[in-house]
Amino acid sequence: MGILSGKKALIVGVASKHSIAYGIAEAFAREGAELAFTYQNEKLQSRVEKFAEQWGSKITIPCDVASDEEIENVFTELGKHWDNIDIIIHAVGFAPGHELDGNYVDVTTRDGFRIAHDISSYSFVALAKGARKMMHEGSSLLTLSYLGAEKVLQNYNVMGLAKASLEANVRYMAASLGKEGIRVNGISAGPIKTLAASGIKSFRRMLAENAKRAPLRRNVTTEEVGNAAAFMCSNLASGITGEILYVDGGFNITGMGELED
Ligand code: NAD
Ligand code: 0WE
Repeated sequence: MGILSGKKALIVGVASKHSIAYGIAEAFAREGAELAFTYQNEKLQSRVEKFAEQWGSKITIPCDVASDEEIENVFTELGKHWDNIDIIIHAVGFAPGHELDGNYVDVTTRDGFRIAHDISSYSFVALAKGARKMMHEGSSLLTLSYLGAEKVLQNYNVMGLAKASLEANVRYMAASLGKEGIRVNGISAGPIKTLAASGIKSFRRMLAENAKRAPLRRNVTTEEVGNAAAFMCSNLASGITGEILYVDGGFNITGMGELED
């Protein structure tokens, strides 16, 4: 029996086979979870429907997380299938492309800042608000962060601030929902070539540098993030809340890469 058997999980953030949310869905399905999905827009609808089917799920609901109405609708629709929710995966992040290329002070704008924080951080608590009545003792929420929340990484720019906000959000949400037995955690994943990364200049070079410096000497996969997510959302992690778990091959512990011979 899988570690998530009997659990019902809503997964927000599948866009392609390369998505971290896809790796999480795969691990969750293997571990026995029942799945439901949202998709950002009609462009992604048929793709997400096909993925859902492959994991035995018939529940796919549109949701642009910028819209309170769409978030409310997710739980109205989900309520027609499920009485409650055990798990919500938030794997969504966005800043306007021009904010992620160039000198931070030069390229950051008020609008870019607002959008990055709205889509990448506020949306996590917005989903929790929407799901509130369907969550119960033992439910858990999980989001995806990146080291750019804590350290300066070239070009990550305003997304670093949004991830810092997201990680604080994890702690405040954990404190807020803890008395109801609801856990809230994050995974800080190492860089992975997903759609969200494909628009980034010199991402390949970054991946290579990252692999070289990481203690495991390689990059992580969406399967590895999925497995860690399955643990974090299972009863095996019943004592863990408000935590950010690194799935980055150890990159975050290093101070400097090893010297070349
Ligand atoms: P991805 O492009 O596959 O997924 C990003 C998802 O965000 C997509 O499904 C997209 O539809 C969704 N999204 C964006 N704006 C949205 C909106 N307004 N409403 C609803 N959905 C919206 O990329 P990914 O790398 O799998 O990203 C998932 C999460 O993982 C993000 O939070 C990202 O910051 C985080 N992360 C990624 C990496 C990496 O290197 N790829 C590393 C650490 C953390
Ligand atoms: O969180 C992310 C991706 C975030 C992201 C990516 C894009 C590209 C396309 C947010 N918004 C957009 N908007 C777009 O228009 N990661 C952790 C992956 C990532 O993105 C970087 C990185 C890494 C790693 C951007 C610059 C530097 C490093």
